[in-house]
Amino acid sequence: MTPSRIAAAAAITVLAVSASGLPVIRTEFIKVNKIKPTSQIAQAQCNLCHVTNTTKMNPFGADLKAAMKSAKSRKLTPDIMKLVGAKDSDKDGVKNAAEIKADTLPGDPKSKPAKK
Ligand SMILES: [Ca+2]
Repeated sequence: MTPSRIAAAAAITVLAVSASGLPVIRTEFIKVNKIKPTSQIAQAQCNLCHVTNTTKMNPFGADLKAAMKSAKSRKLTPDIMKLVGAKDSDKDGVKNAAEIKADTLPGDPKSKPAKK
């Protein structure tokens, strides 16, 4: 590819990411859930809702997407977060809200709060 073609391809890639709204949703998620930048959840970045390094949704991402779709919302509101928080997306026995509070990954059954 010529340098100008590479630049055009890069610009298209950036547009695709913003159009899909992923970084926006992530920002909203961090705001709604008051996620600290140093937390495991923040460090997981895209992998919080996606299967590691793919565009495929993990069970938590899929539940979040479905809840936003049924609420006909393109934004992640506190109400939608409450609905999704009441679910156990990764079926590890811990509800999403409890995992987010404990800073474990609600879409990964291998990540859950230590038993008391
Ligand atoms: Ca869980």
